[in-house]
Amino acid sequence: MQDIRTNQQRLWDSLMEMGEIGGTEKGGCCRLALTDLDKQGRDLFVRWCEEAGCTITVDRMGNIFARRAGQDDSLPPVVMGSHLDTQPTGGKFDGVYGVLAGLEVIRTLNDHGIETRAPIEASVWTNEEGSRFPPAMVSSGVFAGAFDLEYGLSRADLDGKTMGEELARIGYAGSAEVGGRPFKAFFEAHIEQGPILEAEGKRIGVVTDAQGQRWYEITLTGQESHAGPTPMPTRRDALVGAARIVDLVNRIGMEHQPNACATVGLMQVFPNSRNVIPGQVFFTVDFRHPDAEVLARMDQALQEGARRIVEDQRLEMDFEQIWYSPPVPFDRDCVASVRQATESLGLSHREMVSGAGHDACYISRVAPTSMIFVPCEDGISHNEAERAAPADLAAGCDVLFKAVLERAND
Ligand code: HGY
Ligand code: MN
Ligand code: MN
Repeated sequence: MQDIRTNQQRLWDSLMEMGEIGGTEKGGCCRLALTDLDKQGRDLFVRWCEEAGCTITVDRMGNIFARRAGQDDSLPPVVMGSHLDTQPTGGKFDGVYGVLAGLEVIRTLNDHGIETRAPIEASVWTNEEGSRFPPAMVSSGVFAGAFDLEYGLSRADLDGKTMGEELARIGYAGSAEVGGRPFKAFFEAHIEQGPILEAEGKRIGVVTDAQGQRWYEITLTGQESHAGPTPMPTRRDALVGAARIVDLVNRIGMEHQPNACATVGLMQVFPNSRNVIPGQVFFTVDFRHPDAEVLARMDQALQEGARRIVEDQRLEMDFEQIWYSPPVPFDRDCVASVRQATESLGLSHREMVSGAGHDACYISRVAPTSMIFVPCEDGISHNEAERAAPADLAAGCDVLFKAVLERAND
């Protein structure tokens, strides 16, 4: 058993084939949650898992579980997984790697005719990115009881289409209840999406925690009027207010270094006409920090600062925190399983906190959970240039294989 390794080429080929679905000119992937492309990716994953002898279950949030029977099928499964949905200008590895590494573990067990005591499942979590349907990680959140099913199914995109409608449209509105069943453990393999492993020349990130996040939606309302005759001092320009708050967000991030993150990623200007003073602006704020108290101070600074700017600019403001995901400490035994598997493979490694959110963050509320990171080129992710080396991806998959096998047989 010691010398078994997962199949690097097969994993790479599966990643490249999946990456063709929504593949972009620049070599990235645009496969937004619950689009026809997401359906194609899901169908491909399901076909591959059925070819590997798995039985498929889909729950009411469209989460997919490909199950490989254990000798004692009454035992809770050891589950691996991540997400198949991408950012609009995403890459081929964010999420997809953790899903297909799970499949590769199952394929490797089959190659060697290995039976495990507990069943094993490879999983896909719907809409992890929260790009089309905010918030992020919503389906693993429903599974973990952080949100109720009605909230999850009613999440809507900017066109007003809900997750429930889109799940039904693509044929992934499953019948299985969401959550309420035990996992023996959950492991998520993922690219780091940051620069640390590559900079330190380390192969594996043993992920101990994930940082907290606060997401906001802000609408500023001023007065549309003509860009020519309207005197500057009388204007109520919503975009000037938004610009000042964007600068405030960045200053709050910089004032809470070394670990704070602060981003305005989405903005809609209305009426968005070059010679009309913008009457309304809708935009989002994404705050992150490993320490909940610092994140709360950043929240306070944003609320107070935004209020001052709005008063100064004589605007109205609708300010809503739409999501709070607290910092997550992963299960120490699962972290130890990942560390031991890494050491037994002689792979260089370091402990780290995840800067990104992952489905593992919510699953850790209902099952012993941890993550395995591998480096990505220049630490770039959420970008079509996202790249990871086949050997690093295979190394992470070998760690996953060992950690899962140990847990399924203990
Ligand atoms: O935003 C995140 O951290 C993840 O990519 N959904
Ligand atoms: Mn991801
Ligand atoms: Mn992502």
